[in-house]
Amino acid sequence: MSGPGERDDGAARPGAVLLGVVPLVAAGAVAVVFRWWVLAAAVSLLVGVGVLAAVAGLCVLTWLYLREVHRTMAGGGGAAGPGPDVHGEPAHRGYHGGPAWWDLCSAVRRTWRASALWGVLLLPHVAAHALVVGGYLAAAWSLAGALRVVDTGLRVVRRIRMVCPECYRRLPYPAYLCGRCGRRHDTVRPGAHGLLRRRCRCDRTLPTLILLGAADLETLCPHCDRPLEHRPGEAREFLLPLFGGTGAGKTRLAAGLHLALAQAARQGPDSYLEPFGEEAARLSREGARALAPGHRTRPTPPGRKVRAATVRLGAGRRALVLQLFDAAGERFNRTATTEELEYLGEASTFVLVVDPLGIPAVWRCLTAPERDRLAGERSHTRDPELAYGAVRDEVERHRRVPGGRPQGRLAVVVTRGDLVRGTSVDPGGTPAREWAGQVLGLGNLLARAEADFGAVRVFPTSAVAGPDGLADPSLHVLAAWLLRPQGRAFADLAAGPATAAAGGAR
Ligand SMILES: Nc1nc2c(ncn2[C@@H]2O[C@H](COP(=O)(O)OP(=O)(O)O)[C@@H](O)[C@H]2O)c(=O)[nH]1
Ligand SMILES: [Mg+2]
Ligand SMILES: [Zn+2]
Ligand SMILES: [Zn+2]
Repeated sequence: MSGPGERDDGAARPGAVLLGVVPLVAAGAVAVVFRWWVLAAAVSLLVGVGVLAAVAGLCVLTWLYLREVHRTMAGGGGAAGPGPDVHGEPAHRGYHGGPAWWDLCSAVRRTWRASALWGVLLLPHVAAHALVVGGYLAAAWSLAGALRVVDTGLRVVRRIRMVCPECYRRLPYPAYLCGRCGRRHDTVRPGAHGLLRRRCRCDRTLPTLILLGAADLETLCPHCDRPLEHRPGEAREFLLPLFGGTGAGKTRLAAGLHLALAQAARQGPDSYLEPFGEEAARLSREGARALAPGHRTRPTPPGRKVRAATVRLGAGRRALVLQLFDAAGERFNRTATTEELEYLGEASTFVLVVDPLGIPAVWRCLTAPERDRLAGERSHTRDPELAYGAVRDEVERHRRVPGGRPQGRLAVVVTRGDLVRGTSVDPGGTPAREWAGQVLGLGNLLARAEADFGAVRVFPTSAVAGPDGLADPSLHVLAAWLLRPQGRAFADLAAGPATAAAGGAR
C-alpha cells in the first residue's frame, strides 16, 4: 500500500530536478545569449583589479622611494659630515659639493635593494630626481663661479696683488686659520665647501671671500706657512726693493723712508701708518734714533734672509700695503742666492742706492781735509754700475714677460747728502741728473737705466733726522715720487705738509 506521502515523493523528485535544471539551462541560455557581455564584464573586472593593483604597487614603490630619499637626506646617508676630503680641507662640504649627488645614488641603491626588480618601475622617479639635483648643482656651481669671478675681478680692477713678504711668492689666495679651533683652511674660496660661508669641522663658520671679511681671519702664506698680519687682499700692495752695494746706505734709507712716512701720516687728520711684523716693528721702534746724524747703521749680516718691512699706509678711505725689501748688499753679487730675490719680478719700482763717497772719481775731487773727515763714512763699493748690472739681470730674469720694452721706475738715490753738503762735490743748485752725470760719473749708468726702465730719476738724499727729530725733507721728496703711481692721495701724504707746500712732490 502506498500512502499519499509516497506518491508525493514520487511526484516531487522530477519537480526538484526540474527546479534545479531550469535555472541552469536558463543560465546557460543567458550565458550563450549574453556571452560577449559576460566576457566583457569578466575582462573589465580583471583589468580593474589589475589597474588597482598596479596603482597600489606604484604608490607603495613611490612611498618606498620617498622614504629612502628622506632617510638618506635626514639620516645623512651620503653626506655624513666632512668625510675624507681630497684636499684635506677641514670643512664640511656644501650640499652641492658632493652630498646632493651622493644622496641621489644612495636613495636609488637603497630603494633597489628594498624593491628588487620592481624598482625598474621607478625609472621616471629617478629621472625626475636626477633632473632636480642636476638643476640645483648647476645653479650652485654657477653661483660659486660668479662669486669667484666678482672677487677676482674686483681685485684686478683695484690692482691688488698679494705677495708674501717672507718667501716673496705671489699668493693666489691666502690660507686662513679657524678662529675657534685653529684648523688651517687652504682654499676658502667659494666651491665645494660653501658658497658665501663654509663650516669648519668645529662648526664655526668662516667667510669664503675677502670681500666678506675673510681677511680679518688669522692669515698664513700657503707657500711658506708664515703668518701674514697685513690682511692680504684688502689693499693694494706696493713692493719696493732697495738695492746697491754693501754699505751704500740701503738699511739707513729704509729707516729714513719709514720715518718720513710715519711722520707724514701723523700729521694728516685721517692718515695712518700701521706696521706689521718684526721688521716694520723694529723700524718703528728705532724711529728717529736710527737717523741721528752721528748714528751708524749696523751692517746687515751677510747671509741673512731678505725680509720685507711691511706697513699699511692709510690716506682717507684708501689704504696701501707697502713692502720695503732691504737686501744685504752682497746678495746682489752672487747669483746663487738670488732665487731669494724673487720679489724683484713682482716689483715695478726700484731704488738703486749709491754711496757717492765710494766712487773713486768723487773721492779724488775732495780736498785732503775733506777726505780725512769723510774716510770713515766711505763704503767699499767702488762701482755702482756693478750693483746696477747685477740687479738689472735679476730683474730681467724674474720678469714675467722677458724681453720687450722694459717697464718700471727706477730711483737712483745718492745717499750721504748731509756729509757731502759744503764739500767740493756738493750739488748746490745743479739739477740732480746733471750733477750725477758730470760730478759722480754716473752718466753711463743712467743712460743704461733709462733704456732698461721706463722712468729714471736721481735723488740726492740725506737719511738723517734733524735736531727736531723730523726726517730730512729729501726723504719726503723721494717717498712722494715713489708712491705717485699708487695714487695722488699717497703721494701727497708722503710729501709731508712742508714739502708739498714747497712743491717738492712734483
Ligand atoms: N750721515 C749719513 N750716513 C749714512 C747715510 N746713508 C748711509 N749712511 C751710513 O752708511 C753706513 C752704511 O749704511 P747702511 O744703511 O748700513 O748700508 P747698506 O749696507 O747698504 O745697508 C752706515 O754707517 C750708515 O749710518 C746718509 O744719508 N747720511
Ligand atoms: Mg744693510
Ligand atoms: Zn710665503
Ligand atoms: Zn674650526
